[in-house]
Amino acid sequence: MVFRARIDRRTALRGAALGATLALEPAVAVAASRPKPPSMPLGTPIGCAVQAELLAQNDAYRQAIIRDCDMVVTEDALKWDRLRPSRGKFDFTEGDAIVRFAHAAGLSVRGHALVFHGQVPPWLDTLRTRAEAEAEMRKHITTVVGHYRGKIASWDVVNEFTDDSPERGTGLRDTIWRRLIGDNYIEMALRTAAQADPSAQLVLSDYFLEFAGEHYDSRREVMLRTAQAMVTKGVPLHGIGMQGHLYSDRVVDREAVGRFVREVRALGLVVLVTELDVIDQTFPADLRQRDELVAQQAFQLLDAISAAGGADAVLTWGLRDRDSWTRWHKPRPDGLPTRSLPLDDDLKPKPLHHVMQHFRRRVVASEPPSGNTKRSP
Ligand code: 9MR
Repeated sequence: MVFRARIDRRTALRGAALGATLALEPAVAVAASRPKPPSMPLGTPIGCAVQAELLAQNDAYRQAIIRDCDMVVTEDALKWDRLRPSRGKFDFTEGDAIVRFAHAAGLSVRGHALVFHGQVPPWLDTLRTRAEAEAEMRKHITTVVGHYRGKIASWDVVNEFTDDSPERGTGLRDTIWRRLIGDNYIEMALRTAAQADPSAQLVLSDYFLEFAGEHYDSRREVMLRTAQAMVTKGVPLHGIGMQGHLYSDRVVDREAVGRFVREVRALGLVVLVTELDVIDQTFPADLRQRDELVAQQAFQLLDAISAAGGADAVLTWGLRDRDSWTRWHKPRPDGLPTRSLPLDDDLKPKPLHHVMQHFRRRVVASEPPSGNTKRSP
């Protein structure tokens, strides 16, 4: 396999060699049900984003998730527009269905996303004052985290808060929350979430933390600065989410990623990969080649993180290509369907699946970070 040939000697020697892992674990041989065999210890827990509608309709999809995942994350079900189409009402139907499925299958759940500027209902624009915004944000977090107290183990508390021009000013995105409440809305969101469920893992997550270049350096800096400020003030923050939306035309900066992970861990926080996938717009059309290149991109990121101490969890943003947001939002210029995820349209494992399973099993030998750390169960 192309990506196997690219692995350096150090990597090959560390823990289980990827080649051996792949040879021993053709996807068909992966156990279809829990519990996992004791001979395969968990390295990094892995998972994927799920949609309630698909879980309800498709048994093969459900079985693939049970086979391939240790946890799931709510892709759209707990966003403001789904939960709160009108101001006075919370609709937990989809979120509850995902949690029920996951717990019945022995999977843990991540919630996405308590504070996010995307996918919000129009009524949010009617908020006018600081007091009103603060009350609404607190009510939202308290109600949602409270509803899932003890059931959702880990939350994206604030998602995508870095500005698209991160080198400007504080580097924080201009959202309704920041405009009305001020920069401390992040701290407020974390404190409110911790009050609603003191045992939940609380995460700040963002995109474009993986690539080479000044723009990406600035984004990493904003994230580190924010995390550092939270830790200094004793704000309950436990992890940083690198979303991991990788691009075929951008290089993963292994050194910068390693530095970033070490700095996050030095603050006593864990790193999670929260939304991994590969946007394959500029990769060749040939399926075999394309799938190998997709796997290589993801391997570069996960291996760099692993070498710097490892991730607390790695989740892909969906499991099956046909369900990926990239199909609609990042189409290929040649019109061929994108192949961004571990399984193809027919739920057949691709090289990215093997990469995920490799990290699932590989135990990173390193000191666990101390301080604010909270692992998802
Ligand atoms: O996967 C989500 C897709 O179903 C939605 O249509 C889309 C709307 O923008 O959002 C997708 O998820 C996003 C996530 O919530 C935040 N990070 C980027 C993800 C991909 O756009």
